[in-house]
Amino acid sequence: MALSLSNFLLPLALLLSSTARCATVTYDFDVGWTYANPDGQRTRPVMGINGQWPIPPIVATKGDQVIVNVKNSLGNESTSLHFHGLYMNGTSHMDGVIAVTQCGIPPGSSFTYNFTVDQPGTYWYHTHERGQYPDGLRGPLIIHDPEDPHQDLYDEEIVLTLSDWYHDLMHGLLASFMSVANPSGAEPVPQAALFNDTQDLAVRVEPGKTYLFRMVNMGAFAAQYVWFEEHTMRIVEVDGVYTEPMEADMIYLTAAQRCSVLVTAKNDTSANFAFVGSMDQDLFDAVPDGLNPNVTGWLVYDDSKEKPAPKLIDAFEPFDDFELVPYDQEELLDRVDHSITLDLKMDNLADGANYAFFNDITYVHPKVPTLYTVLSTGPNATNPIIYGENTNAFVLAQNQVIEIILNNDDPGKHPFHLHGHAFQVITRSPDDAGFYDPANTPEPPSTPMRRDTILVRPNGHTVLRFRSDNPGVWLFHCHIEWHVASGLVATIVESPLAVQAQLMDSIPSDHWDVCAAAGVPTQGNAAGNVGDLADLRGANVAPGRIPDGFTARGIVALVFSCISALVGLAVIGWYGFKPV
Ligand SMILES: *[C@@H]1O[C@H](CO)[C@@H](O)[C@H](O)[C@H]1NC(C)=O
Ligand SMILES: *[C@@H]1O[C@H](CO)[C@@H](O)[C@H](O)[C@H]1NC(C)=O
Ligand SMILES: *[C@@H]1O[C@H](CO)[C@@H](O)[C@H](O)[C@H]1NC(C)=O
Ligand SMILES: *[C@@H]1O[C@H](CO)[C@@H](O)[C@H](O)[C@H]1NC(C)=O
Ligand SMILES: *[C@@H]1O[C@H](CO)[C@@H](O)[C@H](O)[C@H]1NC(C)=O
Ligand SMILES: *[C@@H]1O[C@H](CO)[C@@H](O)[C@H](O)[C@H]1NC(C)=O
Ligand SMILES: *[C@@H]1O[C@H](CO)[C@@H](O)[C@H](O)[C@H]1NC(C)=O
Ligand SMILES: [Cu+2]
Repeated sequence: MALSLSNFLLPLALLLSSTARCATVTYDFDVGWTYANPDGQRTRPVMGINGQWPIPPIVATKGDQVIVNVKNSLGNESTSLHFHGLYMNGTSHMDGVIAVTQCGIPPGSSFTYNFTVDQPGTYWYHTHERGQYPDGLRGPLIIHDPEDPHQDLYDEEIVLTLSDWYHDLMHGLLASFMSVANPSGAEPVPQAALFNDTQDLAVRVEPGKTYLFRMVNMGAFAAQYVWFEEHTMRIVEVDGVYTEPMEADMIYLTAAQRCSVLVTAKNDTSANFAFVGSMDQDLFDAVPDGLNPNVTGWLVYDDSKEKPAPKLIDAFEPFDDFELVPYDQEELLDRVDHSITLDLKMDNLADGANYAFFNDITYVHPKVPTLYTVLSTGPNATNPIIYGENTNAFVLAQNQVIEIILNNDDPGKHPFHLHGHAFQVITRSPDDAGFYDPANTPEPPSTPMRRDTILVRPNGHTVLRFRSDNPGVWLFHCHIEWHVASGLVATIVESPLAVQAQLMDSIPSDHWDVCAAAGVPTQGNAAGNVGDLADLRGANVAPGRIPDGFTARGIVALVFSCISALVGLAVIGWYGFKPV
């Protein structure tokens, strides 16, 4: 009897648990222009979804299948969606990066993203068309966890996005940023900071309750300092990685980073309290007069009481995320199989604009999306040459410990993001420490912090490690959108033969359809050559180098004087031909 009962119950339990894990969450997203005025200073066109902006959050549970049907109704721009922080294990073709894992979805076309989520936590999604997401096509992505180790510590969760905000559209801003008229590469400074795509956000809280604030910085450029007046935060998750709870009075969240904190409400409702986001103005070359770098929200205990102005603080002293310990205590990857060094610098090229380089190479997207080069080149896919010089391609073998040494030969702060992985942070230098020198570096932590986006400090370095256990094509790039445009991008081609085995026959037809609609080739090397894969003639390349003997300043002056001479000629011509 007992035997037959368990024979009956066990399969039922398995059936129930497997159906519970296999929920399908479907979103139909019609991407189009709408209008918004989130900072109350200017109404501007924004990229919305189904006529709405802010765009909706994507919410699922660990184990779910997520389907996102995208229709591009923008009319005048191609687009895509990238799901930031999701490993896309076995579905690299769903990573959403134009010219890397797919072609842009041209206006009028549709495209379906289809993937499973096996990782809980706080993520976000955004278009990965060049320079596009600051126009508004970015939102939070939350994966709930039935087995969240911290679930007994809080009562409710609250999603809180942060962002910088521009009054002008990216199309025009990018043109003036990447221009001979901006030889120093000064990035456009945002006009405002936002919480949840607005300002003066009221968050109603109940006395005694503990809230999990899932913070996401969806900004284009600015990192923000964040603090809650008279409330301590306990950090429990960064970038989808649970951490041992650690107290912090202030955190620093770069563009693309996430941080979940527990905040316990006071026991009485006698006052409301401000919380503040403050953009890191060190990032701005020049701070425009009248810029308010701050955005304020309130923990509202009592609607009838005043919402006090935030108190000014003297110094920004944020928690150092390097101190964090992952909840799973994953040990240091201490035997490195393959080390990659990336030296970062900024410089001018012959067109006079300012570019960003890894190892003297600025990223220029290939003619054939890199994933399709992997799929169409057989055994030659392991040869980095075929991906073209300007993709900065590194081919990784499977299941090795990979190290990235990042040397920042630039006085700016940069938040680096790796697709397809979270990495251990082995070391991060203070400002001005120069290049990495293992002989002169503290012992790494035994259980290093892991995340998918890390700040490297001015003229400093950081060292990251991960295991190459996720075949695919993954970008490694600065998440300041201006620096993506100026080329601060490398391509990681991870286990290309395993990618072929996984995906050769399973790329859905809409991938090829959008390429055909956009006229983009899908076979061969970076130049689209199929006969001789070592022949990269015709590949996309960067503007030439400034000739020896010319300084950057000199060439810029030269280009400028040519332009003014041409303008002068045009003016003479115009007057000359003007009928009298
Ligand atoms: C695209 O269309 C939007 C909405 O009409 C408009 O504001 C924007 O300037 C257009 N962009 C370009 C590059 O023409
Ligand atoms: C999503 O992918 C799964 C697994 O490959 C497949 O079974 C399913 O049909 C796909 N769904 C859609 C809507 O494409
Ligand atoms: C912020 O926006 C998200 C959706 O993006 C919403 O779920 C959340 O409730 C909002 N938070 C607050 C405090 O209003
Ligand atoms: C609120 O009251 C509870 C029970 O008396 C106490 O344990 C807790 O420390 C108090 N919380 C605060 C923030 O004062
Ligand atoms: C923004 O907040 C910082 C920190 O409190 C303060 O120093 C600064 O004066 C504030 N700026 C404005 C414009 O309110
Ligand atoms: C990807 O899946 C493989 C096989 O299940 C697993 O061994 C590996 O750890 C996964 N990688 C990541 C980054 O999730
Ligand atoms: C692939 O690589 C092999 C070995 O280097 C070479 O002989 C062959 O010509 C390459 N194939 C193509 C299509 O370029
Ligand atoms: Cu950068």
